[in-house]
Amino acid sequence: MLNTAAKPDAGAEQELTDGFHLIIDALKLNGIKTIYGVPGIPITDFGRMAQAEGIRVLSFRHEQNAGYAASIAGFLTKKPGVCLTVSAPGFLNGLTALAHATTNCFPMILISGSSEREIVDLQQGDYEEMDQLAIAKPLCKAAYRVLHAQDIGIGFARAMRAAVSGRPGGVYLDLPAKLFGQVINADAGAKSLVKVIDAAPAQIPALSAVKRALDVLKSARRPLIILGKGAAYAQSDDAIKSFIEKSGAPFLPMSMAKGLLPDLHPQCAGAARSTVLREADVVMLIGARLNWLLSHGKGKTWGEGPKKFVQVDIEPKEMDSNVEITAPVVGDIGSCITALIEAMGGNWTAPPADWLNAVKTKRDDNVAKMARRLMNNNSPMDYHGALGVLRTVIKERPDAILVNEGANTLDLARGILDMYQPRKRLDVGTWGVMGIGMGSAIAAAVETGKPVLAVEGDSAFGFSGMEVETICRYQLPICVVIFNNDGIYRGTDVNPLGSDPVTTVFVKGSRYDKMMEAFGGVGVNATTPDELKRAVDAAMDSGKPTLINAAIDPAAGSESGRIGNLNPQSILKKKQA
Ligand SMILES: Cc1ncc(C[n+]2csc(CCOP(=O)(O)OP(=O)(O)O)c2C)c(N)n1
Ligand SMILES: [Mg+2]
Repeated sequence: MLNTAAKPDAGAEQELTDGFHLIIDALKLNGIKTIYGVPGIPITDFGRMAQAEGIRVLSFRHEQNAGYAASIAGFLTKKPGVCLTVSAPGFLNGLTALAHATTNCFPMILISGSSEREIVDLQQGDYEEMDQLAIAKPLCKAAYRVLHAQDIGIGFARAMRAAVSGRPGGVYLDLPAKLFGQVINADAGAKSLVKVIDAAPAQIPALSAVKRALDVLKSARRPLIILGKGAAYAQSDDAIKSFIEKSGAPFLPMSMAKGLLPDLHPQCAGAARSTVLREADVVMLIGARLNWLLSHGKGKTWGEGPKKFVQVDIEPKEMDSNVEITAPVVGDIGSCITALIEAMGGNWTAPPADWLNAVKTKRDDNVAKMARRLMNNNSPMDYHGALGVLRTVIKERPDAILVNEGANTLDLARGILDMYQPRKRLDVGTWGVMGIGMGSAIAAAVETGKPVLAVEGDSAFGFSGMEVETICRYQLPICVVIFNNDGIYRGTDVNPLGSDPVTTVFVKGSRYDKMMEAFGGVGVNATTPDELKRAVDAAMDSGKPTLINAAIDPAAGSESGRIGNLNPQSILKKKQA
């Protein structure tokens, strides 16, 4: 039912509504149940009213974290996650997350209040003056401004469609302060709202493209399938599993595609990554891009032999972005995979046994080597000892959601923590951004109701650490484990001048667990893998907000984790101090 606002003066017949209520009605009409944001002028009352109207409005301590929450809500639900901010500084704080959503193809709408157009455009110095629409444009898929209450419905419809159709991404919606208070006839207002029908229409691939892809795959002697987070986003889990099993090919999940098929699936080549990338002769990408994370599809990682690529993606421009794609299949992933399965027929020939055996041998070797390192009960803990117990925690609770950020903490956890179900691993995404941690954890708990385990480097955690108060305030079932090695990559570096601490090192022996206690949550200091396991089990069983300070040997990590090779080097020798 449409909201009606202030009754008109005595004698007038018509009922009125206003911008505040029309925005709430537009959100509800389109199934938006949650808003992540930070209040302030001009959106404080809007947040209160939306809450009173039954929308869940989660109030954060910093817009960036609210934005990351909205972006991951979009990934998990296939509906745009909504982030609400005030003008200029709040808008800018939300913008990093909007750009992150766009880069990662997560549907998100950043809604920011803004100052008065007349004053902004003449640059007369309004309260929080900024031309927000112009600034947002290059960082998102689409940006719109609504100036008139009767356009709110259309404005939202455009934002929804832009966020979720085709390749999803971030959308900016600029709502000037005056819009909220504008009053119009309630009937006209109700009629102006738009319920978006089929916001992300199926995009069926051409049969010829499907056949071409299968011909290339059939010709392979050493096929490999790579699953990206686009495949996880598609929520076509059964079809993807059937396709991979029918193909018989080894598959490699990218980070956030882990669990689409269990990491312990017999065809999973996760533990033989370098071998399969180097040796495969046909590589099929499903919702994965050939960006830096796959070394752009060329160079040493990909070996010497000739390779053919098949790529399944909703975005035609993705094809040939880095190397030639022999068989592009453009469409939404669900429709593409269904078409591929159908066209495969009933007697698809499995890949040659020597290839499957070679991959299996390599994988089993690597798993056995790793298993020994994961069993250690050293104190201070190293990454392997600590991750060894967390691996068991997840095995025992496969429906829990894992959030993960850091450098060593990220790279080692990605390899060691097996995932069993789709969309259970949320991490730093395409940019390797630090700061997604608490926002992602909060959205995961809110959107799914499942327990969340956030495995955080001590530096990574610092980017969103204040949100532990938010976690306690909403009593969310989140267990944060901080891998505290006293710094970025390592806690052992020194400044040769001996003046200020070196740039990568923090206060030694910090107790992050005390931060959680400050807000009524459970704080634990764990110094051995056994202590860590007990504390995480208790937290996951109780669902109480918990933060565990896991003391990691400050010397255990390596520079930049697994991507130290990306640090620029000069041929000149380092100057000695
Ligand atoms: C927003 C942002 N700022 C800075 C960086 C650079 N960076 C990469 S990893 C990292 C922190 C690594 O330290 P930590 O989280 O403690 O993990 P560790 O390697 O110590 O386990 C930083 C600052 C980044 N990726 N993103
Ligand atoms: Mg660290």
